[in-house]
Amino acid sequence: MSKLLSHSCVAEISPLIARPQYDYKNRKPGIVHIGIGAFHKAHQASFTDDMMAQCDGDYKIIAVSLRSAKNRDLLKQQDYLYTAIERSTSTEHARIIGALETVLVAPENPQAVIAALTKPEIKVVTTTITEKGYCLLPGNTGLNMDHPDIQQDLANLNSPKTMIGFVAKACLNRMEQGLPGFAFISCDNLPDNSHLAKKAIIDFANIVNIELAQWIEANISFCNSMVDRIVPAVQDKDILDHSSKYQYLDNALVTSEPFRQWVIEDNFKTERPPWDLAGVLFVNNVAQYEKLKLRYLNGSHSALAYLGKLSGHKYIHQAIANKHLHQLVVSLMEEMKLSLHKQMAFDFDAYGATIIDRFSNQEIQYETQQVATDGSQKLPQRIFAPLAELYSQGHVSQPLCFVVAAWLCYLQGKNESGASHEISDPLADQLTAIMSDQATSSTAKLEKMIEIEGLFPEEIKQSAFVQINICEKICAINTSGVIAALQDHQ
Ligand code: CS2
Repeated sequence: MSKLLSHSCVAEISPLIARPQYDYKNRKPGIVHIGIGAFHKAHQASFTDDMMAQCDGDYKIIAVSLRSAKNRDLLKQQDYLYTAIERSTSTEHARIIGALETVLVAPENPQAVIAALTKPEIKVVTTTITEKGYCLLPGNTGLNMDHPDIQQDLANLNSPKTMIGFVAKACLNRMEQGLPGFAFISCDNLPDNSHLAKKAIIDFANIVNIELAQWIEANISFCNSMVDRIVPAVQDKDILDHSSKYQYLDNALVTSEPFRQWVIEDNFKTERPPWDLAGVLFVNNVAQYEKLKLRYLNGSHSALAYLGKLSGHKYIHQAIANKHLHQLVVSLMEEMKLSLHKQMAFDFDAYGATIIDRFSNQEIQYETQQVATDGSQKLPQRIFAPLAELYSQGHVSQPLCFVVAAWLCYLQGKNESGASHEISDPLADQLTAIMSDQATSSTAKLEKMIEIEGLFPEEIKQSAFVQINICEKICAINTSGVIAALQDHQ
């Protein structure tokens, strides 16, 4: 039985495993991260670990889980140390990350989270809470005040549940105690992510206290950011294999591809951690990076998820290995280029080719079903926006219509061999009720989907051409299956 990873056993671990190159036990916290999961552990925490190895600053991370205690329970037993393994088809590199100070579980002790966010030494708050965690109105126009969790937070500001409630309450404390603000950096796949968060937090604060809203406006810097790294959910096998190979047990390890990128808007009112020492790019405007990544990478990812899942592919790397799905991704990237090339000068083809290589990494077991979750939150920025923009330029994009059709077929709850899958989406009940109604035609189903407030952009709502195209593809997928449908159109 291997020894569990902890401070005391780090020295005994194989020299093949890299360790933090700084005195991680004695650095102090400077960052609160809300939404600890595999992505945070493999992305922001690894950049922060590298940064601390290059400077003397106190930037350890107090991580917060808004829901489950699992990560805390595993990490606590390991003194908050864990292994991050980067895998490509030809290399594997493992390192121990020492950047986590502790993990707080919000539902167990919301006051501890508020206290952490209020600490004057906290300079930055980062988030990975997924698109739905922002509780936005349809169309992302502001905070959804009718959201039950927002209602509960407004009524119980001392024990909030949402990121919005926690940040607002901590800002109230800071304002009342005369403390400085912090920088808020969203790391979720939403365009304009931190600015959307700002709008939502200020909407909330305006109800609590107008002065608070003004204080937030003046003291908190909201820095947009683009994050990129493919981080699959950890499998038991990863843990067992690592333990037998290196003779120590790490129940909290994470695996990822070697690639990582983080671009942050440089508008800090307070101290900016020197993440540039670790390769983070600080820029004046993140918008182009966000759009590019959301459309090329996330858009293609969603395409492979829905078309792949329907045609029986469990993993993204298997889906991209199918020549028809591969071709669909290549064509989709051409469309994305058409939607973007007037806005930026960039080597789109090289960027696209790198993404296809990254998807093909067989060492990354990324399930199509994982990417397929929360389509109603992801597709508006990944697929619907470029589809609408291209339509405004007089072009009905076939590959993008395919992705919309595949999503709608996926919502029927079965793949083309009849195997059922779970639909995980905040709008799941509404979406599946529409799409699994046997009595209605594809056209009637699409009409109902289009009526859902804020989901599809106006251009698509108004375009019979786009709608007919999507319906034809739904019928083709339902009648002949994904691959035959693609063959007919490629
Ligand atoms: C994926 C992303 O699950 C998904 O929706 O498209 O998590 C993707 O892996 C990351 O954004 C890559 O940076």
